Amino acid sequence: MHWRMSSAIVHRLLIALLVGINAITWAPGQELDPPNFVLIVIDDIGYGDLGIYGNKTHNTPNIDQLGTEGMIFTDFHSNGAVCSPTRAALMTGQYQQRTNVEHAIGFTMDEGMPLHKRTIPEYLSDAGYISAVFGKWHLGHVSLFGPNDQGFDVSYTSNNTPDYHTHISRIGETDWYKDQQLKDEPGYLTHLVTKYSTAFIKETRGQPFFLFISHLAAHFPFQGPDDPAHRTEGKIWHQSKYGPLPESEYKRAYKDMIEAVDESVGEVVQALEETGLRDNTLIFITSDNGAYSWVGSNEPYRGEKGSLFEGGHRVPAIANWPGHIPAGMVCHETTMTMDLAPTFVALAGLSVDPANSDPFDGADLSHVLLKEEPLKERPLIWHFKNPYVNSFAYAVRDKDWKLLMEGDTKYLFNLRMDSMEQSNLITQYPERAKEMERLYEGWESSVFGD
Ligand SMILES: [Ca+2]
Repeated sequence: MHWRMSSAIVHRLLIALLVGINAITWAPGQELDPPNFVLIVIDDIGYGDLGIYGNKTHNTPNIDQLGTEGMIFTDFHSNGAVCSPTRAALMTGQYQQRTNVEHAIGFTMDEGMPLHKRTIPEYLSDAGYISAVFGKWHLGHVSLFGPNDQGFDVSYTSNNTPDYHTHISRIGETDWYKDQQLKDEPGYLTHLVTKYSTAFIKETRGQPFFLFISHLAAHFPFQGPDDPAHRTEGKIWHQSKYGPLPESEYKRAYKDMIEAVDESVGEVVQALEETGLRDNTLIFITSDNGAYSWVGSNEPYRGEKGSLFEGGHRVPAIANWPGHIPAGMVCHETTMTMDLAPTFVALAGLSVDPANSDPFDGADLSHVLLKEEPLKERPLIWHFKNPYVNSFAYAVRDKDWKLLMEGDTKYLFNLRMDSMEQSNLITQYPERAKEMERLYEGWESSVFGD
């Protein structure tokens, strides 16, 4: 297996110490029964926000335990630097540019991921899976471009991230839908997501399932379970989108939100254990983009949510499947959100028709998770148009090299030597930069057409 050490050796050794690994080894391949999938996306948390990734402030024992007893990724990336693009890539296994979801979808009825796009639940239904999503959707208005229209059997979702207590959005509307129908109820959103997730696990015993736990936390408004409500119905664009607290309280609330998610993870694991499903369930935890560095942590990386420096898209990722993914694994393969759909499809025992006119861009990671095989090298692209601030950026990753265009400046970094993106090598390696530019142009014509 190609477990290479990169430039962040010190940081990774720290992780190794934290998780107590002795050596990086593979278990022999095994015949597999298709597992259940529990995919947990924690919104807007950065690479350094979890205990197992070195955070000293946030207490995340349940998540850390899943990492300790499974695999943690050091080079996993969100497809986008903001919510909706990553979620489009997550659901389809494709670059989000093929879905026309390139920026965070606003408060509109007009935009959404096209319903004809094939999604994880639609693929898995071919293998008899039942699918549920609880939490944030953000792929178009839930009533028109919602999860049930995209293949989920059961859903309780929001369009965006409303007030955690009143469930009122920034435009003064209730934003909590059961199966795409407005249906409000009292409760802190992280607790409601947990309640429905554990109930779903208990009710679907015997049928293989895909459960997408799409936590709203730790996206703003910054409100822990014990913080006050903020928004009221009919009141548009409240004074601060960040919530009711003074700025000095944001970090404390953010910590409380992450710790509520961690408790939720513990309850989900407990529900799997109580139903006897734990050993046949693959749990995958990640984030949809980096954190805002003024409230969360992207340590040790440069940049934050919305940026294509590493801090905007290198995110935590943990895979856990008892008896199949050995404990204490640290994976340094360069991987991305869009890899999850093909991975789940493969693990469900489905094959993807190579003649499919709308194929995956992501790679099947099942051999990375389960067998002693490296992932085939491939260039990866990020491309972000942000209409709200009229900005455009792109990045190309090819092995250790990264070409970045952001803010009208081009950068070339060697991440093996310079994981913090401090030394711009673009004038020293013009041929390398040109080669990566060509990779970008080839990708552009592939996803946007000639
Ligand atoms: Ca997000």
